[in-house]
Amino acid sequence: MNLAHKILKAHLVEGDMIPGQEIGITIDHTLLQDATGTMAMLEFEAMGLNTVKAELSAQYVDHNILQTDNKNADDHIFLQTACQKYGIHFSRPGNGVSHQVHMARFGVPGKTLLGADSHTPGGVGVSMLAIGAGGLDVAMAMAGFLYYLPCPKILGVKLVGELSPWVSAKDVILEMLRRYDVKGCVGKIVEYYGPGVKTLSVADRMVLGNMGTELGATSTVFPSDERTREFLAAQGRGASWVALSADEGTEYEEYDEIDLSSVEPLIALPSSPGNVVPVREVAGTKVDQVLIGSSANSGFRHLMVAAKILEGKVIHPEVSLHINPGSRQILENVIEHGGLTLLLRSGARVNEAGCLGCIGMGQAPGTGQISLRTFPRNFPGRSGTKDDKVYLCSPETATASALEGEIIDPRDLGQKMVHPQIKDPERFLVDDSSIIFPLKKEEREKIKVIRGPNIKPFPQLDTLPETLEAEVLLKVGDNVSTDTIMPAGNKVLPLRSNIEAISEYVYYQIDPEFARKAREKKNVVIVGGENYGQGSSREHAALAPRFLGVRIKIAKSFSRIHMANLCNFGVLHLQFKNPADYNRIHVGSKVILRDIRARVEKEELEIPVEVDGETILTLFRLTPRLRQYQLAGSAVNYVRQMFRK
Ligand code: MIC
Repeated sequence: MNLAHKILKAHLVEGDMIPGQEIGITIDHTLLQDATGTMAMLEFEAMGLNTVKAELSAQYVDHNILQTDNKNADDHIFLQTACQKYGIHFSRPGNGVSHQVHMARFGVPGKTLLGADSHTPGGVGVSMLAIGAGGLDVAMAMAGFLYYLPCPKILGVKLVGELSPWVSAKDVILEMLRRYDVKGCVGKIVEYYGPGVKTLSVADRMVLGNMGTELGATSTVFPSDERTREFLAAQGRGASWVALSADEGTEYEEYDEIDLSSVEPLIALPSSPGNVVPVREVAGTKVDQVLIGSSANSGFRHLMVAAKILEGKVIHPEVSLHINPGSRQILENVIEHGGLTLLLRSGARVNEAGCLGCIGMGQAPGTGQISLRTFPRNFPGRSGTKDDKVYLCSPETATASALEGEIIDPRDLGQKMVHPQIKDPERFLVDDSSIIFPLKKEEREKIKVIRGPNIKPFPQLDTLPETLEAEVLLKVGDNVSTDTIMPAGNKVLPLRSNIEAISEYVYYQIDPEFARKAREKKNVVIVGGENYGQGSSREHAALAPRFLGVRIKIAKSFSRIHMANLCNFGVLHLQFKNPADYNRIHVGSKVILRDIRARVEKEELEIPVEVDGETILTLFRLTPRLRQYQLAGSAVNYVRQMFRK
């Protein structure tokens, strides 16, 4: 058996492990961050339990850490008091990015982790089966429900050889993106194995898991080996280690191989992580801003490699270099090993640990400026600047370019200096001082959850009517990300716990009048191309449009997490049976779904859609559970009905 199947099987409660069929698995750990967590916490509260049921639940405050008015601070105190009430670990603002802190302080090989953040698979650094999901799915897992997902295919990627100097794990995942692009791994778990695995550190594996999300993958799996043991021991948690690997000679449903020694420095061009070329091809391009850190590449190794490259040098005067440490603990270790002084003396701006510019929470580039980032995503406008030009690359490429003022292949810097070899310390400085651990049961009862004016109740969503009549308000192309549907950034993110307010920004980048126009119609249809809704797990990209009346989405295909979120909030996600029908439906088309309620009840798999009087066929594959959500109008309505019964 491969390792992914072993972990899935150990957690399987419902269904058979047949690719594409729904399975229900138990979840050991849950993770919320603040941007998705406020809504998820409200959803958890709505279930009426007085404690979480998962083995370990944690809430991180890493996204909304700029406090430009009351809103984010109100959310932080809401989350903190809710955690104390319900038995959840609370990682305070400034303590660091959920993925880094969870892996280092709580991660256990072989456990399942469900996180309301699409980059949760970074937990593979310590061989967790870590999956990103919408907030409601995570809230359900906190309440002890199973997590349902289509059983993934396993893509085995054999790693052989060893990375050359100046080439790092980021280049390996960019190589995967060069091969598979942003939807080549939808419905798959990527399992790395082979002799090259042991040459990759926990920090390297985390980078591969983190950005496996950009391949569309459900998750990423790595064996738990000596490297994992060393990392956990260095965190003072050696007892959590267990060895895990695929059986000898396992065959995979799909197979690929990477010779690490042949990987070269790569870079993703604006504005898709799949737009990958060798760094050499764009060498010489002037650079204005360089950001290192946040969710990927913010570990000890990544910050120290930047510091050592910069040792005794000053960055180019026209470049603004920012360092976003993954956690307070990582920063302390960088300080301990002399890295902070090197960074500061080079002219770098060292920020508080957190996501920051990765989600447009500050650090926006100037007009027309080129920004190089070690982040996982560069979707259009995500940096906060219109028509931005964001490139994604390794810490080595980023640092070398910050020195030169233009993109350079870091191997060229290698002609002037030796590539610094960074090893994790045998024992990290450990700092849990910003984690508030769950209170004893009797103490929890005394806690009053504090709700500021920014926390609005969950909206009422109507049930599925007999027949739905609607109008197409927007038609978009392939690979539209949730950043386009529901932007983030420092203006919009603080509205995550207020659906009415945040809905004003739905599709704002494409049409600032979208919300007003949608409110004027009764029901709205959006038409999409392939891989509709790729990217983040934010359920607001389903819930806020639904609040405005978006009842139907018809696309050539949907991304996994967005599709689950659409189901959770009662938006019908219909897939063109014949993709060419995409050309038969336009903005302004009148759409009728006749007897849709009866069809969903009767489990019809093909739904006829009347478009301006002509009929096209769409596919609507739903499991019995998801069918109930659609009929009830949302999963929340369904769960409420269940509890009432
Ligand atoms: C992202 O990287 O897009 C985010 C911000 O972390 C999101 C979560 C969110 O939108 O809050 C994600 O990846 O799920």
